[in-house]
Amino acid sequence: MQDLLEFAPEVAEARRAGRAIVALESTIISHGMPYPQNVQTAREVETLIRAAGAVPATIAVLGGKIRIGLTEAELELLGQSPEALKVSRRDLPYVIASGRIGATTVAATMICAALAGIAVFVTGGIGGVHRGAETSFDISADLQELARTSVAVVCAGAKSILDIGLTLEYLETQGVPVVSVGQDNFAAFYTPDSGFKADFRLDTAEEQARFVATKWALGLAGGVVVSNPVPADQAMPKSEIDAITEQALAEAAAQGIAGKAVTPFLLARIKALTEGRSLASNIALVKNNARVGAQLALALNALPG
Ligand code: PSU
Ligand code: MN
Repeated sequence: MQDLLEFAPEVAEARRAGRAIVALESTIISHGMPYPQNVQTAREVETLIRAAGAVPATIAVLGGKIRIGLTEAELELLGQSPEALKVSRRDLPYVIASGRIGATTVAATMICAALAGIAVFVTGGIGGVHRGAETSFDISADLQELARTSVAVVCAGAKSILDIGLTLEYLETQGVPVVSVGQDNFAAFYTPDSGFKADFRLDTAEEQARFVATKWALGLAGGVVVSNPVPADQAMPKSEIDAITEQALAEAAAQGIAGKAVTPFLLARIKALTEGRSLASNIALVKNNARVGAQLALALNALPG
């Protein structure tokens, strides 16, 4: 299995030195944001993590290997190549065996991070239960992964393209704790407040680290969702994002968009309908998550034992 993993020199060195490492996903680069802001954001997020004293490891599949840590040129490739496939748990063996270019989702990045021994992963938003899932069965594989793979996922909650109430119900059933930072409620990506309470509020990295370490010390495999709200001054107006979300959902239904294409379609439509203004919020929240994730990784590393 270790033959399938390839570490960037910076990450290999960090592993040897026992430093805090933060995993980053690549579907957010290939399918979540437009070029060139996607690549620029990916770079800036890595820089923020280094400035906080941790080591970033952006994860993707290239040349038949799971790559833990990418070069500038590889970030650029993922940001520009129409060949980059969106890779979730189901798709990993195909993209590795075929040697194609794979951008990993939250689910696939969790799998790869766990294989690489990385406990903290920073993203923008997690996938979830889609609206109308009672007929479409569209529930992101991210949720099952959170149920089984032991990685803490720092995010800005979940987008309101999803049914956030059902997403939280699903996570509860699967035993996945949802921890909120700085507020009681679960975050809704572009807006700080989803209107639903998170399970636990833990404002400091030390509290979050103790929580995560205790879960795993109990033998309770699986992830933890760390919900970090977008800063209020960089959020979108709720009424605007709600109206645009409804329109994007209606267009997806009218065009019969299904399967793995649903989320990228909705993300692209929201971006277009807000004339890019949602992108500024998106970039801000990812950077905000990078700071929280780096602190969490450092705090976990500092725990005794
Ligand atoms: N939500 C976002 N931005 C994203 C994604 C979700 O706000 O870029 C990406 C993540 O990679 C996530 C994936 O894991 O979409 C979920 O896709 P699906 O709903 O098809 O499982
Ligand atoms: Mn889906």
